[in-house]
Amino acid sequence: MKNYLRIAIQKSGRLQEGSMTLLKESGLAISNGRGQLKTQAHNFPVEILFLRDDDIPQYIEDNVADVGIVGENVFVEKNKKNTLIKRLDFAKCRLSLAISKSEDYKGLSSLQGKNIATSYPVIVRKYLDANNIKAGIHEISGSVEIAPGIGLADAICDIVSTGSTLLSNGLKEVETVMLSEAVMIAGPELSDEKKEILDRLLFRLEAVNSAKNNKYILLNCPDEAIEKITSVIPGMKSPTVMPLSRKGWSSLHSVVNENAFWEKIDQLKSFGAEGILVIPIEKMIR
Ligand code: PRT
Ligand code: ZN
Repeated sequence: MKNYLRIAIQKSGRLQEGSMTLLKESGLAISNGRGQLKTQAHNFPVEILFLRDDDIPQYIEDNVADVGIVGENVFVEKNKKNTLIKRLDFAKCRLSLAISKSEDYKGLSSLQGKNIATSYPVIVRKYLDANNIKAGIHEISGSVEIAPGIGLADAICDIVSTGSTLLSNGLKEVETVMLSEAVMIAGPELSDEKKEILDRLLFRLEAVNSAKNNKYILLNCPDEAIEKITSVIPGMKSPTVMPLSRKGWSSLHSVVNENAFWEKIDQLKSFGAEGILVIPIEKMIR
């Protein structure tokens, strides 16, 4: 039987679209999972399983799925035999403590002896223990933000993205417990054949995400620096070089990886680059 890498992704919810998009951008021909439990890529040896995000770590531990895409918060909370193999750079959020905006806050000690409502009891307990705070944890699975208003808890610990949910419930964010983003996790025992498929997939994911991190760069430089600068920011094929009206100077346009930019900036400056502009790229077709 042909060996497939089984990838579990969220069936519906905030991670669904990002997970599907990333896999499709990696060249996997897969159909959308609405109403389906699983689907196979036509052109790559993977099978996609559509599951509730909370169930994914357990399915991986049980070897029903080989790898999965979940929020880092779920990976840490579930604490299963999974390893984080790649951060995926989407669904970024934070898990934060919040209290009623009318309450005074004088640091974590303000939570001593209080009750905290959360869907993340494991993470919150670990955080409180590490900070020597004794507080009650009230586990609830949804609408955590209404808990203080109805007298169920003094504080909450929940996912925050823009902060507008907290605001509209009369709460204020007081501590960040962890930062999170979508991550790929894997089980402990993958066959060599599956590892090889996973490596090919990871290579593609890397290529997709690094394209997203590329920026358009424009700078002015003395003509004699063009060659050196080109060696630092070669762009997709080679930079565009246009003469400035000032004799002996050119404008050079290229593409640069945003992460690598700061490592390269000193080099570019030492070669005489000036007026460096970095502009986001909306689409990049190689
Ligand atoms: O049905 P299933 O169990 O699969 O999904 P779910 O309802 O448990 O999860 P879902 O789809 O809501 O979220 C999946 C993952 O997305 C989470 O585990 C996080 O890793 C990530 N994520 C990113 C978020 C948010 N942003 C987010 N804003 N998860 C939840 N929220 C909620 C939060 O709970 C709060 O109610 O949005 C509200 C806060 O948003 P702001 O923008 O008002 O601050
Ligand atoms: Zn869930």
